[in-house]
Amino acid sequence: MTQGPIQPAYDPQAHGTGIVHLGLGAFHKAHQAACTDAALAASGGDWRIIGVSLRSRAAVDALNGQDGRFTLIERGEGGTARIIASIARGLTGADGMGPILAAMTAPECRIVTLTVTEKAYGLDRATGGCDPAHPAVAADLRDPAHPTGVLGLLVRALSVRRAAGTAPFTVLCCDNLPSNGRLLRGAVVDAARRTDPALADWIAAKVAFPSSMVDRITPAATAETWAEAAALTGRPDPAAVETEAFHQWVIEDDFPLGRPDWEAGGAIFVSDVTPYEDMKLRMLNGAHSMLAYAGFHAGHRFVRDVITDPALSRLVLRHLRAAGATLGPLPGIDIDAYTDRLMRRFANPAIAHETFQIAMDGTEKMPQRIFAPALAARAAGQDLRPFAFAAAAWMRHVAGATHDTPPYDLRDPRAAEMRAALGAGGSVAAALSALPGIVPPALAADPAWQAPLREMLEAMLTTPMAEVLHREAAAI
Ligand code: CS2
Repeated sequence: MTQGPIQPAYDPQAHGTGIVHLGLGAFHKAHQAACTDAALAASGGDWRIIGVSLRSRAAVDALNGQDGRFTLIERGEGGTARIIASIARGLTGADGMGPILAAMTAPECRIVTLTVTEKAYGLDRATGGCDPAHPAVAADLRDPAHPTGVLGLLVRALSVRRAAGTAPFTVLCCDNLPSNGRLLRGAVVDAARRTDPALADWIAAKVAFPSSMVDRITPAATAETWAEAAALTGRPDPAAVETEAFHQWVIEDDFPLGRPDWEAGGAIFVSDVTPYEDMKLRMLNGAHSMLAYAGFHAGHRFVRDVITDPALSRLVLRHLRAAGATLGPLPGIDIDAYTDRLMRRFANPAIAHETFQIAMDGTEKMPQRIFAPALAARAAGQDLRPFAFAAAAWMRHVAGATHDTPPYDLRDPRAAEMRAALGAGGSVAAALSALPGIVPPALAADPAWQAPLREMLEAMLTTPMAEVLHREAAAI
């Protein structure tokens, strides 16, 4: 990268806001904000973004200190740097929810987008509704007029709009959940129904919740990101983000109040996003989770190091092929080419993506990434071993064994529950398989699943992971 960054090809001040985004992290800045920036440059419109961080102040202060602008460094495959100007300003829940609700209830807000991570919603995937035991959901059901969490904010903002006769915004979930729009719709309607049934009916009838598949590998920004952005722009940029060159956004086209020209930023509009979501969640994210657990315990700090480990790299390829074999037809997609591309993206030497970061929140990730494709493979009579391997690596991580790894934190919203289950005696596999809502019972009970899972987990709990990987790869 020798030239300075590419500047916005439009006058940001000439465009009003039309989107409130919840979850102002690196991923949003690298993905939806970048795509909206391209849309503004190509076709204009009042579609700038008010970015909300529900808890943190630092990210918001950094952005507001520079008029919402930030440097996006795109690395590898022709990497470059761009100044993104689509975010008008940031708001933080640390200052109270009043200004956030005001932004969400203003008539000009026509879309609310979300990247808050899987665990922040408080979804009950078994019922398809909300989880009333989730701390934020519980607090917001007790006091719906003063929400603190994601569902509570959406319900309250929609309630205020309804009372004021303002048309509802479209809710666009951009988290890595299967049928994310449908899941969020179910949770929002359920949360509303528990306090205001008429509002629930109105939301069910009037609010659009298109699903979307999002993809761009975006590690957490570090001091090096900021130093590089400063070198490129000639001024400090504590809001800079780095990401890969690749990006993909597949969206269901259901935006009653309009939307930006996101096609200009490469987005694809389809009538049903499910097959694309399955492909991405099972292949990219499934392989990511598998390699994060196996790689972390084999001493690999970054994903790129995993791909230079011949044994683990073969296992990643085995996983991608097994996951790809569970998918239905995908018009316009060549799964072999997608697999090759994923291997190259994981290997990108310019992206420092920590295995430990991906290993977080396994209880929220494993169902759609590993167990759903394992069930599909079982139904099709395919080999379950690649999925059982990934499950064993997750269980080994949860068990906290330190024979091959220095002590580490288990970062998971259900960590305490899992520790209690493990402390109650019995085998690690049995204890973790019995956690509600994680391993589908039909899979857990199948000997064709249990036998390889138990065998590989036993090996991972007693032998260095590097040795287990070597043996497993040699048997492919
Ligand atoms: C990763 C994802 O952290 C994780 O769990 O698997 O964030 C992944 O990098 C993105 O989904 C890529 O689009």
